[in-house]
Parts: sequence; C-alpha cells; structure tokens
Amino acid sequence: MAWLIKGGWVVTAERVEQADLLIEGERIVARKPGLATSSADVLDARGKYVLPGVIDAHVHYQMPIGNLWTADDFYTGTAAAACGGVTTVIDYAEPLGSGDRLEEAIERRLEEAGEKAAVDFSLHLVLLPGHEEDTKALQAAVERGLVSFKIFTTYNQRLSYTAIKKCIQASQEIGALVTVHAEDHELVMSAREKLKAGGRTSVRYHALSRPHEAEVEAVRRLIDIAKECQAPLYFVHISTAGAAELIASARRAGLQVFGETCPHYLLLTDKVYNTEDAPLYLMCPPLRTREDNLKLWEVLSEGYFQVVATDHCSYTPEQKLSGTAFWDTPAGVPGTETLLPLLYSYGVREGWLSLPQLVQVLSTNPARLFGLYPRKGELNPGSDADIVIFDPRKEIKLSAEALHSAARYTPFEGYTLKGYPEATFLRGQLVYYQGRFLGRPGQGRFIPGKLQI
Ligand code: DUC
Ligand code: ZN
Ligand code: ZN
Repeated sequence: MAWLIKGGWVVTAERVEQADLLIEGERIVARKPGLATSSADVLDARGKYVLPGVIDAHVHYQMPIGNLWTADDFYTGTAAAACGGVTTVIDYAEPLGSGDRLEEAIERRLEEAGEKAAVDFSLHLVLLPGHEEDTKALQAAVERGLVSFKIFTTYNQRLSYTAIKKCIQASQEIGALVTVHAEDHELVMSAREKLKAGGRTSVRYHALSRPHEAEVEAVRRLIDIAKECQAPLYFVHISTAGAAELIASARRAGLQVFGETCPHYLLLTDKVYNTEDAPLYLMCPPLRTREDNLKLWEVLSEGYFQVVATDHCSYTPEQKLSGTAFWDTPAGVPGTETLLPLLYSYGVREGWLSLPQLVQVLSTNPARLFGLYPRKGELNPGSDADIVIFDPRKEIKLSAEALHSAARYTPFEGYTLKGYPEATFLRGQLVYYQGRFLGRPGQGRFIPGKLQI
C-alpha cells in the first residue's frame, strides 16, 4: 500500500515547507516538492498542515482505582487518540505493590495494551518503595524497552526524598530517565487535615487541599537532588507558576531538568470548583488560577517546558459524581483527543507557539526524551509514516458528542476550535478520516524505547 500526500505545508520541529510525502508500506520514503507516482493513492493536502503524529506522553487507560476502572480501556482510549491525531501514547506499567516483580508488571501491561491498542504505545515503569534498590530489574526493564521510570512524592506509592535520590542515581547509571509526580506529601496532608477539621470536605475545597506550595516545595527539593546528582529529571503535569519558574531557572543554570504541562493547566482555572460540575474537573494536582495559566504559557513559549501531554485518566460523569468528598472523588480528566486542536487554537493561533514549536512539544521532544526518535516524532524518509493532516480552517465548537472517549464528557465543552485534524495515518494506514475512526483494536504496536547515547 502506498500513499502520496500532495501539496501540504509540512511542519517539522525545525521548519514549515511546502512538500509532498511518499509513503510505502509503514514508512515514509520521500519528502520533497513535486513527487509523482502512478502506483499510490493520492491525498490532496493543499491548504493543510502535514504534521508528525502526536505522542501523548502521559496517559492512563484501563486503570483500576479502588473498585472502579477508568472509563477508557486500551481500545476506546487509543481509538479516541487516533481521532485527535495521536499515533503513539505512553501509558504506565505499574506493579501491584512493592513485592510485585517489575518484570511481571511489565509483561502484564504489555499484554493488556497489545490486545487492544489501536495506535502505537510505549510504557513508563512505575517504581514503588524498594524497587529503586533492584538495579538488576531496572536494567532488565531498560533492555525490554522501558527507558523511563515514574515515581511519586505523594500518595501511598510515594518514595521518600532519600529513596528518590537513590532512584535518580541508579537510573542515571543505567541511562533511564526518572519522571516524577511532584507534590510534597506532608504539605498535602496538613492542608487536608485542616480542611477536614473545619468540615470543609466537598470538592469545592479540592484546590485548597493540594496547595500551590505543595508542588513548589516538591519541585524545589527535587531540583536540588537532580543538581547534587548531576542527573536528568522530568517533571510531569506542572500546574503552578512557582514550579514553572523553578524549572525555567534550573534550565537557565544548565541543569537537565525537563517540564511537562497539560492543556487543562494552561486553559482552565479553579473557579470551576465553585460550580455544580466541580467533580468533573477534579484531577491532581488541581486546577489553579489565571495567573498560573499565563505563566505556564510563557514558560512553554520560551522553550523551558519540553512536552505538553494530557494525563488522560477518564471517568464517566456518573463515576466522577459518585464521590462524597474531595479525597474520594476519582481523580483525572479525559484529554488525548483534544490535545492537538486545543494547543493549535489556543497556543499557535494566540501567538504563544510557532508551528515548529507545536511539533516539538507534541511530537519530537517526547520522541527524543523517551527513546522513540527518529522512528517517531519526525517526517524524514525512514521514519514511521505516522502523519496528521490538519485543516487550519476547520472551525468547530467542542462537544463530547463528537468525541470518542468512553468518558462521554470533555472539560472543554463549548470551546471554539479553529483548526482540526482531518486525517491520521498510523504506520501508513489511514486510521481516521473526517470524523470517523477507521482503525481496529490490536493494530497498535509496542515501540521499545532506546537509550540515546
Ligand atoms: N492525577 C494523576 O496524577 N494521575 C491520574 C489522574 C490525576 O488526576
Ligand atoms: Zn500524577
Ligand atoms: Zn498521571
């Protein structure tokens, strides 16, 4: 099967240029103006952008929490992803407890994802207390293609700051990248206890229960550790201006500190917690203020954040509304399908990001950081033919009805989008075209990460 994508504006991390793309089988084989062939299907891309497939570097599909499961499994989650121009997702292999062997957690997750995924996938490996000591298992994980580890400073899964230092050192020796959910546990717990003591337990108090300072303090301490170890460190879902500034200044000082933020932290504020729909917007860390939104855009625009991902963790409205307090409402929002069009409309059109920057933060940078480059994140001959045709003139009002996640709602309901994906190719196969998903479960492959040395 061959495709010729003709006459579009090809956008890469470096530039925008008018060129044709020739796809044969699963790969891109040529990129230049004026390509012609009689043996390929032709897609007319005039007036459209041709982008490398988006990589959502932070998703949670098919995840149990208490006696609930996320609404999206690997099939519905990745089908929705394809409809948003996302061709690779990075989910998590998570051990059941500190006693669970990492190898088993990895094989379990590979099987779950492999059966159902409709786009390609990679996995971060969650480490629970004690796993950081098992350097043999960490090494084996890297050899299996899991080149990034995930740790927490809060929740039951948390590692102490001392254990985190060991983890960072061990990972550095192996060459793996540590990614971290940074909220200081003591500060979160003390805010929670104060609210509980005052009877302020509803979701209205969610933002106060996980204060800005908790994120800022954890980021500050972790940057100090990264500096001491001279090691790289990646912060997931940064939500506050304070943490963003710390990451920017660490990078200015030459540290290998990486930052990720999410569309909800760029666009939404904690005002929604005063509405009836508050539970639908509950995620951790919580939404912040307009000033935080603006600082995050600024830091992203200046290149101090490397990745925008979604932390897609979807529940239905019924599941979200089943809680009674801020601590027992399932945390997380859907987002993968709307990642690209939101970032285009509110990032590129508003002047925060150039088109090459859009490609950097949604595709090329996550591909590089998580060992998928140049197979992913690039539009060169030899790269996988993961391609989005994006129509900058298509205007829509976002509505969950037109989306594909099993969540059946979007936190961005009613947002106006100018620019929307028209087609998505996954390794040369058309998996989405003009509103319709054309792929199938199990079509997605595990892409082993490779350390870049
Ligand atoms: N926060 C997380 O850290 N993970 C999943 C969902 C959420 O809200
Ligand atoms: Zn998290
Ligand atoms: Zn997450």
